[in-house]
Amino acid sequence: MNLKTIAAVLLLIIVATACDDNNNSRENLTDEQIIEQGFMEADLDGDGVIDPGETAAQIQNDFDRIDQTGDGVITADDHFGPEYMGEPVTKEQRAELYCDANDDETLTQTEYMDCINETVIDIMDADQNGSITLEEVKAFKNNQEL
Ligand SMILES: [Ca+2]
Ligand SMILES: [Ca+2]
Ligand SMILES: [Ca+2]
Repeated sequence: MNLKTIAAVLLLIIVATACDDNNNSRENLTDEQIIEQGFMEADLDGDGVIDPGETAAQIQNDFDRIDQTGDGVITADDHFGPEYMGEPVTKEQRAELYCDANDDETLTQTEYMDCINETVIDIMDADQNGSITLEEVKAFKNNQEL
């Protein structure tokens, strides 16, 4: 997985909350506004930083969203819907398997959380103080677009 893919995963997480509330609300927003909106919603206590607890809540939300069968693990069964047109999902289509540490094609919450923390959160947390600021998110996104 290259950094661009990691950035895509990150933006999914940050933006997911904003999208869940109102599917139409994104259309008139710039990327920057989407990030700001997602950040504000991820910042549960509104103190201007996303602390590790809030990060964990976001990752948990994202995991639950992917886990469509609700059995607590992400498997091929969680990939269904019109985008697959009735075809079984292939291993290559399952981007989340990047995080499958033990390579059993089943993604546990622990695997997902460790993976996002290591590949996204640690990189985004530029000053390595454990909390993410809006400036760090924006800087991270800008770096990915270069
Ligand atoms: Ca906070
Ligand atoms: Ca599942
Ligand atoms: Ca696994």
